[in-house]
Amino acid sequence: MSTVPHELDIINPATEEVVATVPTTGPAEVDAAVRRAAAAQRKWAALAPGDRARILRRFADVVDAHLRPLAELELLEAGHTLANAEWEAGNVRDLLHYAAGGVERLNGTQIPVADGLNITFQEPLGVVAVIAPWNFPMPIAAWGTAPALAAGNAVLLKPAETTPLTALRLARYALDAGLPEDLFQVLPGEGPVTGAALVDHPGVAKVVFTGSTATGRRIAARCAAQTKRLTLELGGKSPNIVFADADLETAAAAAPGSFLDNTGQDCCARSRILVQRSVHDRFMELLEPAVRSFTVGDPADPATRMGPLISAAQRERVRSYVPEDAPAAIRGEVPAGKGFWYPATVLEGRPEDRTAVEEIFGPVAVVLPFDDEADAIRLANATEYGLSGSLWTRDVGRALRVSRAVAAGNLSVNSHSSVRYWTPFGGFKQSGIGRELGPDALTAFTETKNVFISTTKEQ
Ligand code: TXE
Repeated sequence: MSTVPHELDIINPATEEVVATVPTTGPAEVDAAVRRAAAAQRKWAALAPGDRARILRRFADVVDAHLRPLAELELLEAGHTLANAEWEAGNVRDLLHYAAGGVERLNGTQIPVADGLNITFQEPLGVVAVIAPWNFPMPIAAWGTAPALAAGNAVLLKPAETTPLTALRLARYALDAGLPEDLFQVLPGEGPVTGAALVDHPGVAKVVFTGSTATGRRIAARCAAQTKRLTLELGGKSPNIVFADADLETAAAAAPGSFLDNTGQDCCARSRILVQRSVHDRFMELLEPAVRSFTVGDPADPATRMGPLISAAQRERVRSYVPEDAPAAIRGEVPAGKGFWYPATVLEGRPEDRTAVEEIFGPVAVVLPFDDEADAIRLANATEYGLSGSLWTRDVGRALRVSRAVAAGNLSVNSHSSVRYWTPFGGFKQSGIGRELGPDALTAFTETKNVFISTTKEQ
């Protein structure tokens, strides 16, 4: 890996063809980008809030007018199905609108005091670096970028090495929408070069990082050296807990999507299926046809539910956990020929297995039987992660008891939904620090300043 700017080959994971080459950003260019962003930020922050909101809504409208081209680009660089990629582009649009609405609510407070006036201001931080992963290149970039811009900051976005094309396109749309030059810049490049230069730059006030727990820890240590603000969204190993009193047909029909969507490359993937022992066999009978009906193939085909993995390296990583010829309870089919394919795989496991506690980030789930509610909670909490989880039961009391007892940031009952742009998202334990999305998204990109004005005559 060189610090001298060079080019990244962008590869279509379904065909292994090079579809573009993109220049990387060296440390000197990062420095220049930070300086330009700081100058643009000062002017942006001085605009009336309503003017910032209006420009962000225009950005949302330009994205809305280009959902299909954005989705096609994501299909090309990440192998996402068109339907998923269009949803992701729509998520960017929705988030820009939501953040624009937040601008008008970021008002600070007035707190009564006896001897004067006490007011708080939510001041922008300055220049924010968003370091994005490749698994959801567009939405995750927007989760940091939209609220940071709305709160009056500039954003430098470093996309993952494999997926810079959608990010670069979003930067172009931002300019088309009238966002000031230099306020939102995309800096493609390698993590340890471009990403590290951003993390270490004293002109960057906050880092928003989504990626592996190992890289997140490294970035956190470097941020700590400069008391830099930081949000981390890291890995997961989320449980899907199926109680005997659940609607088993519905739970089994929903399970494949929860660990196969995006080919399992989802930090919220429900990759541990905990099933109450008394219904285990029946659940497996129902799960098998549901997994087999999850069509794998060309991401451009509307019938396709699951595309390839992102890269040869990611496939090797998944194989290092589960070779394709290892014994499995359920194993799907993959297309022959080129492409980073890996079959849908369900293992019957034991809680101590590596596959039952570590994030694989591929279309693999491990089934673990449990005896009772206490056993389910113990197993659900038996990983270092705590991002999300689901539970299936008809008992409302149990749903609430278990939701409160599982140490995770996002739980769903009789559903696998984790992400809504208007509700908070983030992890417990090694799954992260801080929250994105939701009503407090903008505040996370501000410093609270308290100002006291004395009204007493004598000092
Ligand atoms: O992640 P990295 P990788 C998990 C998942 C996956 C594994 C490895 O288990 O199999 O991580 O993926 C940038 N300073 N997740 O290697 O390294 C990098 O360029 C600054 C979970 O791709 O964490 C990219 O933009 N930046 C996850 C981003 O960090 C650095 C999503 C993520 O890369 C850097 C992705 C450095 N020193 C992977 N090193 C999730 N939470 O959804 C790398 N980067």
